[in-house]
Parts: sequence; structure tokens; C-alpha cells
Amino acid sequence: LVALKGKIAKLAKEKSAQKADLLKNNADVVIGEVSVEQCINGGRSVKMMVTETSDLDANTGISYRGKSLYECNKELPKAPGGEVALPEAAFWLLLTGEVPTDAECRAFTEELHRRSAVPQSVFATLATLPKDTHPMTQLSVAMLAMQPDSKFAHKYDQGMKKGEYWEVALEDALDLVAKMPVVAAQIYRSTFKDGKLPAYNAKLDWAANYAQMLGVNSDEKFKEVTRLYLMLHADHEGGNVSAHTAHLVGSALSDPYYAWAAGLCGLAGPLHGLANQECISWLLEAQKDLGGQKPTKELLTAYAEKMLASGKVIPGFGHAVLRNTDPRYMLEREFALKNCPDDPLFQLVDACYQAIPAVLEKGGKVKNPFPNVDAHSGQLMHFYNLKEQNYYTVVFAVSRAMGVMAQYVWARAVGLPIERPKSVPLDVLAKLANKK
Ligand code: FAM
Repeated sequence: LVALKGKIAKLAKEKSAQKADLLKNNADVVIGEVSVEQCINGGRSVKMMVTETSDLDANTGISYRGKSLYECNKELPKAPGGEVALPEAAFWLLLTGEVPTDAECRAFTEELHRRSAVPQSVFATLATLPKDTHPMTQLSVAMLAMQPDSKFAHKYDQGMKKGEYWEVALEDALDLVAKMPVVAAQIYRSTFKDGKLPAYNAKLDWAANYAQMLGVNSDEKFKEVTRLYLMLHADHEGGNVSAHTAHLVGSALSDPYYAWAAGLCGLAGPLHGLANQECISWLLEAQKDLGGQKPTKELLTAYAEKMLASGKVIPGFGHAVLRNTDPRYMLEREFALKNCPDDPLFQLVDACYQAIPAVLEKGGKVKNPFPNVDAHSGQLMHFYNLKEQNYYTVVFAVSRAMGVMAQYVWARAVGLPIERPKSVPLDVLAKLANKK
């Protein structure tokens, strides 16, 4: 922890100086304009916030501190015998800007294990909810139930100085990320199984322990695919719904638990994190409609054309920012080609990959006809026996907690202020538009 704090402190000093310099020497430089369309349509592409941890490129996808996901997967430490990067190594990278050594990563895993105990009151709160409460609702409630333990909130009440914010935020961030797998696994066990949580195993890495607590598969490859999934989904810059929500809430100095509870409510939306749930439903439906026929490019082309003609959206394809195949999709595809090429659902995913981009392209209006990560993730979970679709977004949330928490720490480390863009009524927008 001392090493981690030291690294963040050093980088924070450099970044704070950079921020001060920008404000001193370049404050008036205009870096973009906002069109009427952007104002109405969700501020798409308007550069109006700072996020240090990651950056999304339309063609190459997300990079964590300048490293592409391929580089991350290659360079970050692995579990013994594992081939994919450990997600907690990605968390370290997001926090510090550096690839951890194996020893640093091991110590970091242990640090997370030490912080993993979840207060009984949190489980008691969850137990009061109706059993059919959506797992994402349960997860957000659990974050709020943990909020009374926020070190940030306590210290703030005691009059903490601004310069101390990030260090105390880091304490909460590590606690929250450490507890996420336990809470998430308990939600799974209570909602879909007998409610009993397999024993916590601190000998395993963070993701492998989560995988074993889910209790759906003891195959080592399930642990490996969980590591891969959690590494790939850790962060996606600051403008997406869940990260932006958490950032906005955090900018009011609401503590990390409040911020992530709010972010999770955004992640639960069907156009955002819930998309993976919709994708797997769509794939299973398509499998049924094909009625046992082997999925081929030709069959899927005809199937997708019919769907588009009936005005339906094809889940898992397209993206608000990406204009190429999502690298997260490609890394999951590589894993599937190696580990489950004969899975009938993978063969369907593969046929979609061959067929659908051309169909969407022909339709002419989709800006990105290529698959995003959600078109693949569900198949991998399903293959390893995690079949309850409305749990899928929770797995996403376990991963994304790392990026959002790293963003929270960094927002405090460089002293970003409360966020408050200007809104205008349509009448005012019309007046502004007519003046030009
Ligand atoms: N199938 C059919 N039509 C599509 C489409 C798809 N997969 N993707 C986009 N379009 C349509 C879109 O509805 C819009 O039509 P209208 O002009 O009639 O409204 C048109 O193509 C232009 O849209 P766009 O500019 O290319 O996309 P947007 O930036 O508006 O939306 C998405 C981006 C992701 C919401 C959209 O592509 C979509 O609905 N995809 C399917 C759902 C999905 O996969 N979501 C996952 C997102 C994700 F990566 C995540 O956050 N987890």
C-alpha cells in the first residue's frame, strides 16, 4: 500500500502541475465547438471533461494509461499457469500509470483480500429485498448499505483537507473493489441458487476467487475467462453513462460508495451495461429460430436482413464511439477459438461475425457495423455454465468498479471541481441557432 500510494502521489504531483500550467497558460484556448445537434443529442464527442485513467480511440479501442488491451494482456502479470492478464494488475496500472511487477501485483492481490470482509448488515439489507429484485438493483442497494463505512465520508465530516482527499478516496476505492466479488457472488447465490456462498479463498487471485464463489464451474478455464473478462471491462474512459454518472456524483464530494451506487443504476440501462443480457437473449432466440441448422454466414445473413427489415436493432453490433471491431470482442474471440471452438453457441457467434457487418453496412445508416464486446461475452459465460442472463451485467459491474474507482481517486488527486455544464431550453437553443 505504501508503494501504491507513493506511485500515485508522484504522478499526482506531475499531473497537478500540468493542470495548473494548462490553466495558467492555455485557459482561453478553444478546443472545440458545440453544434445544435451535439447539444440535443447527448453531447456526443464534445470534449468537456478530464479522465486520466484511459482513453477511447474510435479505431483501436480503449487504452489503459496509453496501453492497448492487447498490450495490457501481454505485459501485465498473469496467474501461475495463466495466459491472460490479471484484472487487479490492470487496476494497478489505472491507478499508478505503471505496469506492476509480479511481486507488486501479488502484494496488491493480498491487499484486496485483506479488505474483502463485507459487514453482515449489508447481507441483512439484501435479504429484505424481494427475491426477484433485479441483481443490478441488489448490487446498487448493497453499495448504499456499505456507505456508512466510507472513510472518505467520515474524514470529510472531521474536516479533512483538500490535499488529503485522494488518499482517503483510495482507501474507499480499494475497500469497495475488494468487497465487490463477495457481494456480487452472494447476490448470485441468493437469487439463483441455495443462498450458500462457497468459502472465500484468499490463495487465489481476485478474479479466480470470484469465479469460484459463483460456484457454477470448477474448471480452471472458467477462472481464466473470468480474469480475461474482468481485465477487459475494467475501464472505458469517462464519458460513458456509468463512469460519467459516478464522476458527476463524486464531483459533489459524495463518497465513492454513493458515486458507484449511482453509476450502477446507469450501468443497468439497456443501451449500456444491460446490452450483454440482451445479446445473449438474442443469440439464444436466433438459435431457436434456426431450429438445429448449423449456423452459416448465408443463414445469418438472411436472418439479420429479416430482422433489420422488421425495424429491429441487432444487439451486440454498433457503438457510439468505436468505428471498428471492438478489441475486447477480438480478445474474447481468440479465447473462444482456443477453448471452445465446437460450442454451438460460439459457432453462432462466429457466423454472426462473418455475416452481420455486411448486412448493417448495406442498410446504410449504422455508423459502425462491427461487433462490440457484448456480442461475445454472453456466449463465454453461458459455455462455462453461468446461464442466468439477468446476472450478466453484475459481472460487468464487478470489473468496471476498478476503472470508476481509479477515476474517482484521480479526480480528487488532480482536484477536479464540481461538474456543472450549462443546459438550455429548446427555445433558447432556437434563438442561439438563428443568431448564427
Ligand atoms: N442494429 C440495427 N440498427 C442499428 C444498430 C444495430 N446494431 N446500431 C445502430 N443502428 C441504427 C440506429 O438505431 C440509428 O437508427 P435511426 O437513425 O433510425 O435512429 C442508426 O443506426 C445510426 O445509429 P449510430 O449512430 O450508428 O449508433 P448510435 O451511436 O446512435 O448508437 C448503439 C450506438 C450502441 C446504441 C447502437 O449501435 C445499438 O443500439 N446497438 C445495439 C445495442 C448494443 O450492442 N449496445 C452495446 C453498447 C455497448 F458497447 C455498451 O455500452 N455495453
